Amino acid sequence: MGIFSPGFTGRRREPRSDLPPGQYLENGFPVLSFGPTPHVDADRWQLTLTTETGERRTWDWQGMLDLGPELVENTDIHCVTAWSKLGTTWRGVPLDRFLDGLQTEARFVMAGSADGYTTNLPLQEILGRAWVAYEFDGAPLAPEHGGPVRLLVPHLYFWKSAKWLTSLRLMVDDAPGFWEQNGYNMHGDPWREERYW
Ligand SMILES: Nc1nc2c(c(=O)[nH]1)N[C@H]1C(S)=C(S)[C@@H](COP(=O)(O)O)O[C@H]1N2
Ligand SMILES: [Mo]
Repeated sequence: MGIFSPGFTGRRREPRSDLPPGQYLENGFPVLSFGPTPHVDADRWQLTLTTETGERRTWDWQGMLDLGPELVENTDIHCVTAWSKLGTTWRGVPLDRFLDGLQTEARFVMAGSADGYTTNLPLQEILGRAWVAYEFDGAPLAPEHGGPVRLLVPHLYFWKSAKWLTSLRLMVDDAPGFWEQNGYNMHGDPWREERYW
């Protein structure tokens, strides 16, 4: 007689306290893009921030570095397609630094990308929890993962972390981005399973 019941293989997905509900642990790094990877040169890359009154700020690569990057260590990311990757390491500039001294009534920001992707985020909530990231695991961010520069908002589902980031548009009222217009949640908290509408 075997000790184990026939159905038990050890590969069952046990609920784990370090994974949000409905997520499984992924050790690789899947690529999820709605289209082909755009080619974005770091030397020609620019990030433009626009306020709700039309005020504009622009940074190039060096301008971004001058804002003061930091290491983002041991951070977990969660994709709505149910994979989670734990303990990732990034380098990037805290989003707050791009907003320093800015006068704004905006409560939301629309991140925009070189491939036409957009995603909306609540501004106050992501301050201190979002980075403009350009390194993953000690190396330049790979093009398929959004290199040279992506947004990193680990506490929300990963579709909110816009790859190939080129614009930040401050908005007084919320508006849906690319996936949010196609059924994804306006907020996207993995711990509350805010996946779809
Ligand atoms: N510009 C852009 N950003 C994007 C996407 C995209 O298609 N275009 N896909 C989103 C989705 S749905 C996810 S899950 C993550 C995937 O990031 P990864 O490919 O680095 O895993 O990027 C997000 N950011
Ligand atoms: Mo996704």
